[in-house]
Amino acid sequence: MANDFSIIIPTFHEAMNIPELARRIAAVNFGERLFEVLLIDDNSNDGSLEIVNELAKQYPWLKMIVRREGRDHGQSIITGFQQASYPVLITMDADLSHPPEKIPFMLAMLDEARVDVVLGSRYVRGGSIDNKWPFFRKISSKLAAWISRLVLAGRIRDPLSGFLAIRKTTWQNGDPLTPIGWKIGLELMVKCHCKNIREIPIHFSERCLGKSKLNFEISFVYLYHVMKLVKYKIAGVSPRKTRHNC
Ligand SMILES: Nc1nc2c(ncn2[C@@H]2O[C@H](COP(=O)(O)OP(=O)(O)O)[C@@H](O)[C@H]2O)c(=O)[nH]1
Ligand SMILES: [Mg+2]
Repeated sequence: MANDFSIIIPTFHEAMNIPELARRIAAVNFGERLFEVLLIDDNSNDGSLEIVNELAKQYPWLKMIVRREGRDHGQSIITGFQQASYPVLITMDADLSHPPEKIPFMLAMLDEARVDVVLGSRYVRGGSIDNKWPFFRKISSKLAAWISRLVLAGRIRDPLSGFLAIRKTTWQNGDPLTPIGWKIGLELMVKCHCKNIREIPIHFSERCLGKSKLNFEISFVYLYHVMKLVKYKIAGVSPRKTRHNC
């Protein structure tokens, strides 16, 4: 069906979070929609694959694809898009920061033909972030969102959310993605020429288990990524009209 969906989750050293993530997804009522969960793992070698293989006996929709080309968050998501069996793509993190219970609401919004992308947003009314976040992280997250306005038209409150829903055809009809760093959502919205971007409120929980892979260097990579997107926008939209992302 046109609204069946694939949930793409990049993972690195998330063995501890995978069972609870699968349990939370299994508990959500997705109605008649078919779905799969693709965990795209950068060769964690921490027992994740064995855990997934065991869980898949109970949850046949759960799969892990192990990439052995080195760590690359953005490329992992693209691999997930390429392997996805269903026409709607959802991206989220594995550490339970993004509530899977919001997915039915995101899908319902994306069912509206003119909506291009739905973001799970921390910064719209009703959204929130974990109060464990230090002041510096709050400020830098808002600043990063503000900087993204250089490449995104309109007032999007949480353009850097890693929790989003998009149609596969929107991605396929866009220009080729070459993300660096972590903000593939921004890359997608710019290069797939998304105009109608909707946000729904989420509570972003801080991870309870495992370690964040975010580091200071990622902030500089983000600035470089935005600069590349600015250059892309100035150069104009690719004249090629064929499908690029398959
Ligand atoms: N495949 C892959 N996933 C990654 C990599 N780095 C982080 N992730 C995953 O990306 C998601 C977000 O990472 P996380 O460390 O929680 O970042 P934070 O939420 O910004 O602190 C999690 O599901 C991670 O397991 C990577 O190099 N490769
Ligand atoms: Mg996290």
